[in-house]
Amino acid sequence: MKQFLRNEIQGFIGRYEKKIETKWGEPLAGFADADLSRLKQVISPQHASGSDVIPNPTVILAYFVPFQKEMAETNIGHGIASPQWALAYEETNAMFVELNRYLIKILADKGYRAAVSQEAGAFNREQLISNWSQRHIAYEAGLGTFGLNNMLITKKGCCGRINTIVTDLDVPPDRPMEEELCLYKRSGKCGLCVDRCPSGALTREGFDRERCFQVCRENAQIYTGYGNSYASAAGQPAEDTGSEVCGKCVAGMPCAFL
Ligand code: B12
Ligand code: SF4
Ligand code: SF4
Repeated sequence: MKQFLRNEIQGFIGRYEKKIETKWGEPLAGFADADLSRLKQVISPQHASGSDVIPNPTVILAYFVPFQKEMAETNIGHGIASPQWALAYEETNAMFVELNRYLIKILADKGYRAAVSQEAGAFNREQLISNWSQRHIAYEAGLGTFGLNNMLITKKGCCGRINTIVTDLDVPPDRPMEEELCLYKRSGKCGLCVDRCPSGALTREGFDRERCFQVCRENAQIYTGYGNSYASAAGQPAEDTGSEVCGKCVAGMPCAFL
């Protein structure tokens, strides 16, 4: 089933990318236990679980779609994010909406129920926290481990985006990966992501989401016109407030593409 879904994801993105600028690499897929009640302790009591999405859920399909190196390289260096990075962010989020719809349909055709959490497309703009952590679910699904840059680093690197679908598939969940993929966490070496962060949001001691958001907002003032995929994904009117991006702690890092 995992291979079937990975092939379907790959087939879909291959067809989709013909219509747009952004191109992607080979996707990864895994399954997390649909019971996310432990995330209520780890993240917040408001964090949703699989049963908030469909009745009798079993596993959550988590998938990672990597960007391509050439695009990511346009975002190396100080200052504002590259236009290609902003466009790839919006085009990938827009693609996810269609891809999820497609996957839900093919699973329904096989007699399974599947749906996307309404929480996934939104986040609290004061606390800067979502009630659906795509990263943590992908971690539980064995797709990767967390880097010092806060990204989930997968076998294909951390330069890409994650999405999830709750299902009632009859398959066992995967386990978190044991091998540490961040060089700093593995051996105390590297830390390039911290050195490249333009705002001091990222330090070896932790991550200041307010500072990071400020940088993303500054970029959003420049990058309007590419869509407002978060609002669209949440089914809200897609007023164009700009693309909230940065990604200097991702582009050009040794963990970006593995
Ligand atoms: C809110 C948000 C932001 C806010 C706040 C940032 C933040 N880190 O919270 C702002 C706007 C600032 C932001 C910035 C960015 N974001 Co953002 N953001 C989100 C969003 C919508 C919610 C994140 C959230 O609040 N989750 C709840 C919190 C508490 O959990 P979490 O962030 O997932 O954190 C977990 C890990 O950090 C973990 N952790 C850390 N170390 C360890 C170690 C272990 C062992 C374990 C178990 C857990 C763990 O603890 C948390 C709980 O597990 C997600 C999409 C989503 N719905 O998940 C995207 C998301 C996290 N963003 C993403 C990206 C790429 C970015 C940017 C690079 C912007 C860009 N695209 O150019 C920057 C990077 C900032 C950074 N270094 O983290 C990607 C990350 C992809 C990846 N490979 O991991 C996501 C998953 C979107 C996606 N669909 O792919 N983001
Ligand atoms: S740049 Fe280096 S320290 Fe930072 S997350 Fe990647 S491997 Fe870890
Ligand atoms: S996205 Fe930019 S501001 Fe935020 S932590 Fe990464 S480098 Fe720093």
